[in-house]
Amino acid sequence: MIRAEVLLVLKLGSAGTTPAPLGTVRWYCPFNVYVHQGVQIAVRRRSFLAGLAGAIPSLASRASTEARDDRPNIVVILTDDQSRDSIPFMPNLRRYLADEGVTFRNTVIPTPVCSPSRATMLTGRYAHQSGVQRNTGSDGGYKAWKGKGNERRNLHSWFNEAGYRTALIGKYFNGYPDGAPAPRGVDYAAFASTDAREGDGYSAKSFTLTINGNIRNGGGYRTDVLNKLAIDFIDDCPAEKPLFLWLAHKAPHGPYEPDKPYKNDFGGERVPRTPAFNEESVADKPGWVQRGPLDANEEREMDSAWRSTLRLLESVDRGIPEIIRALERTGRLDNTYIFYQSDNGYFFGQHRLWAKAALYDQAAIFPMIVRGPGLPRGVEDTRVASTIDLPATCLQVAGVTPSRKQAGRSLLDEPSRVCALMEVWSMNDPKRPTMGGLRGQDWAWIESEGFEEYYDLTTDPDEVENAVDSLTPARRAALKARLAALRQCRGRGCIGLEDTDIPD
Ligand SMILES: [Ca+2]
Ligand SMILES: [Ca+2]
Repeated sequence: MIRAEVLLVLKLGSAGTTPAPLGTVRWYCPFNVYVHQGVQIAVRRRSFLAGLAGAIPSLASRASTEARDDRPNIVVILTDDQSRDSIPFMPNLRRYLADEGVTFRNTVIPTPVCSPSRATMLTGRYAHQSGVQRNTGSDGGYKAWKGKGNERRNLHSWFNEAGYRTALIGKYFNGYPDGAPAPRGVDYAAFASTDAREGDGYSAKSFTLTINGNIRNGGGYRTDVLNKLAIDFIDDCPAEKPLFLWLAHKAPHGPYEPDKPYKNDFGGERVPRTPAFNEESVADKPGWVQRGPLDANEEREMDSAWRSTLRLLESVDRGIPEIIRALERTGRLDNTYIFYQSDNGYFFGQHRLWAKAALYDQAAIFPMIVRGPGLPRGVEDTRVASTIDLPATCLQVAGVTPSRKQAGRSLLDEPSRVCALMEVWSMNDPKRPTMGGLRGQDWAWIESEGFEEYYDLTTDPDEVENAVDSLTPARRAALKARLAALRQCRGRGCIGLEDTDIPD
């Protein structure tokens, strides 16, 4: 297998001095060393050099002998239904996070649907493991999340048991009842309604908050209110405690109610007219995708929805420097990992589809952006990552042990994944069949209703030419077998299956 490797000049220096180039290394190597070592910048360089000489104390020994208050803080900023093409419209996201950290461009969202995706990011388990496969019903939403025991074992409970102060702000799971108490392991729970008793529970202007079990009026523009709650949590967190903050925005999910200052922005923007937009021929696609081309009205609707999401994201973007400043003034910024991710991508007419819950890149890929101590700045990483790796990465940098085996792996480890699993369960709105897929670094394999698709992303990054007939029978059979095995995988067995080469 050919694997692209990112090389860069890593700059490490002692505190208070100008960092000097240390040498050219494969970037992912030193962070393992650093992360297992931990702490101050001055220590970091010595540790890194000592690590090269083979003197790496184990994480376990450090845990048992040292005070843990120097563990890094973790902040996760999550958006809802944001498509990757909107990232360039968020200057603060680029300036404060992407330019200061690593963008994992090929981050797969294994089940690009709200609740299953969130369950995966909170537990490190695929939807077929967590049992949260849809947004509603007995195998969906909050009912499945709680019913299958996930609420007792997830990032919040693990970080809380390890001594972190934890917060869960914004959207939790579809069907979470207003007024319900904070879940186990969550010190500060501030849930914004998603299922309103009156009107639209997703409204940006009219919504309720449940703060540690007490209901109150939202009292402002939803995105700003959530940003403010996150900032207050950071400001109020006792200095001696590390924090774990999960900030889940509703934006840019509909209804499209931009904040006043932004309501006329991006007037000239249209959905990027890539080859995927209103795909010229969908005869190579499965039956459920096939329909006539978008007409002029539908194109206008898609363009209008696209502009609306950009406006909603302006409020998310405005909050990023404020969160950074809160971390800075509380002395935490240099020891904080910040993750930015969407729960799923979104179709605005690409492949003639709308909404989400399908396995083309437009819905199933959203780059994870991470900044934090020891990470290189402004680097793009093209390996196959997955949102299922988010928990393992958070746990590793903090040295926290989960009570459940992870099906993901830390993004700071040396890359070894050949492909990542994707899986969606049938639903009616939008109409989607059950489907599964594999995403390699430069290819995608998708099966739905017995129909097979293969895209060579080096020549067809827009996934408009189903190249399944170009595969050898052996390759085709191997992809099919690997997907079938992964859809049944458990725990670390998933990692083994994703790491094994697939014959040509
Ligand atoms: Ca969503
Ligand atoms: Ca086509």
